[in-house]
Amino acid sequence: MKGRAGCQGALRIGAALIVFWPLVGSAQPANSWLERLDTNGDGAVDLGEVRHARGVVFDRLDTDHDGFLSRDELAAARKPRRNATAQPGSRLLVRADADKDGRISRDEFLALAGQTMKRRDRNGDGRITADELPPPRPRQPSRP
Ligand SMILES: [Ca+2]
Ligand SMILES: [Ca+2]
Ligand SMILES: [Ca+2]
Repeated sequence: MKGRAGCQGALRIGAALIVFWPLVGSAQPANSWLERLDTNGDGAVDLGEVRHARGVVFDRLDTDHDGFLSRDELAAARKPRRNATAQPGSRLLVRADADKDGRISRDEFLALAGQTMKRRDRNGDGRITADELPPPRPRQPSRP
């Protein structure tokens, strides 16, 4: 009798895990960043993976495919998302445009990957692991 009850309990916990697992995952934006970039699945993000991810973003932003991000392309990229926390295109242009020609080449854009690594790789081992990412932002408390 007892054994059977225990078995049912385990089944119930298993079912609950299956139901709630997706919610647990979506509550951790920092970890999903890591999972998205960690293309070789070793649990850490290295410079190559950051560069690869930036390359994908570059291709998406470079709508006329001339190999450069113009001011217009950067402006267009941030229009659809009104609440985007991404930095404004003009600031990105100032930061990334190393040769000051008013547009961001693919190399200039990928060079930012090094800055991302430097900023996030706190123990300097060349890999960004989950414990080096900022903790997930707490949800906005609901106003009374
Ligand atoms: Ca990896
Ligand atoms: Ca372009
Ligand atoms: Ca440039």
